[in-house]
Amino acid sequence: MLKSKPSLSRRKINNSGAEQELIIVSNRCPVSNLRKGAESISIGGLTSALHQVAMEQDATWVFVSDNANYEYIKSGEEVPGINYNLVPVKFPEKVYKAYYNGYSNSLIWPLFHYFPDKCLFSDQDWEHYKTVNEEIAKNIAEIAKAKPNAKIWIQDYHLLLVADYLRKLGVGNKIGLFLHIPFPTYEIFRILPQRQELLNAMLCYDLVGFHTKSYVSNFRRSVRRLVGQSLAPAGTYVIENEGHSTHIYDFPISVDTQYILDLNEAEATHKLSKDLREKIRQPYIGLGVDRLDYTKGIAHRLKALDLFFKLNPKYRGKLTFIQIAVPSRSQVGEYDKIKNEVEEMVARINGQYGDLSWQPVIFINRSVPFQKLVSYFQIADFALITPLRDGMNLVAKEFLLSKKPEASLILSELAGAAEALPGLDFVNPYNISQMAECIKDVIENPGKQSEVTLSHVEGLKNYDVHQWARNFLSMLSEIERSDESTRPVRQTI
Ligand code: ADQ
Repeated sequence: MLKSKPSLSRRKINNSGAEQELIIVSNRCPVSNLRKGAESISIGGLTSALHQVAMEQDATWVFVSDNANYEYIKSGEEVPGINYNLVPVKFPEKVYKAYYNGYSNSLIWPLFHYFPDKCLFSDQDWEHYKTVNEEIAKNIAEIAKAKPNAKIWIQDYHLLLVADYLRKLGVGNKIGLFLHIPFPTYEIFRILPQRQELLNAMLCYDLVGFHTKSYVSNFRRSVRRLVGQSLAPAGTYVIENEGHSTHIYDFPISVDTQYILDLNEAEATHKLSKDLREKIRQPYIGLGVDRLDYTKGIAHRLKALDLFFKLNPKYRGKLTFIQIAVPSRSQVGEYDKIKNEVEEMVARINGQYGDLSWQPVIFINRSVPFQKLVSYFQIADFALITPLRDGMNLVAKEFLLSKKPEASLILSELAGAAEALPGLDFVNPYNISQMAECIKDVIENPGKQSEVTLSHVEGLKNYDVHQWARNFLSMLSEIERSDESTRPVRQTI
């Protein structure tokens, strides 16, 4: 067991040079576009970091199949560019929907982002969430039988219960969890009807990683209030409960820095950004890039722009704001609502201020290839990254790596990224007039963030997403399990 937080030095995952065994578990399949005879696969943002980790090790990736790639993978056909095993676990549609659209995205997601009013409380969804977690655990247990030394790394809020099931199945491997979303304050967390079950299950992991120190401390407080007052005093990184130790640390996620810097330098990217810039005749460009999700604060941001144009008529016809929003979770009702709300607001602002030669807001409601995204970053004078709540927010870091030197990042103080990126222009995303003022300030003071940007770019070079993954896995390796014989069966679920 680690008694104090070890230094997170640049260490290779496998110091000995020997391949290590790893089982990665996530809701999503790491690869998409799998088609018979297809030459390429696509691997998105975060998964690309985990994909690289998996490629370097003797790895198996277990995931909840949404059916898209199931037949292909089950056919045993080789997946191009992949040297690890893919294990899809399929569920009847009703179960999958209740687990994914229901419990995961209509309860945990809104609640952990401080939107209790958007939560749907359904006992049936909970039952199916348990079913999926248990079934995933059974699949992992089968694999772990032959790999007792493999580390098991579970990703995110969809699969919080897996370690508890694994322990009940007698799996003694080291198990880690990384939570990609915030862990909320106790007053929010206690709203969850299954708070006790969820927390007890999270204490079955050997290591639980969060993005920020605040989330670690929120977790501690919930453990104190719901599991045992003396278990997690402030400042402790190890929670001992019923003979099992759970280590809890902050591992702020980062981005694939070199990949982004290379794209930023690439001739083809410059060509794209030149073409884009030529299409927009206004002198100033603002940018928003998000998944279309109510947590991202797109509607509040548009209100701030509306106010900005109202208060600053001299900028009408001079500033174009481009909002790129990739569609997301369209089967969850709240996401349809936000799409309509954003579309209406864009139309209203354009109708009110625009004319034949100027559209104040350009709304691009689709996924944009990453290189093109970088070209948008390059032409912006400022980005408004103003989520109402966000675990970290990778776009903020991506923008800092590819923006022009005089451009500014206006960042929500309620994003985890705010803890990781001091010195930028911070706003409260609910404070519309503050955001409107901040837009004016960054336009009128180009270059105000140039020094702080340089230091963040250096920081991101030293600590990229690969380092993030290495840190998590080396800490999981260092932990000595205090209950090697696996935990006694406890009725938590
Ligand atoms: P997300 O909520 O998806 O992630 P974020 O961290 O911003 O949020 O990552 C989004 C990714 O999608 C970025 O890499 C971005 O470039 C890309 N993207 C966004 N819009 C796009 C578009 N229109 N086209 C193409 N790509 C687009 C969750 C948590 C975050 C946490 C991450 C990682 O909610 O808080 O930072 O996981 O842990």
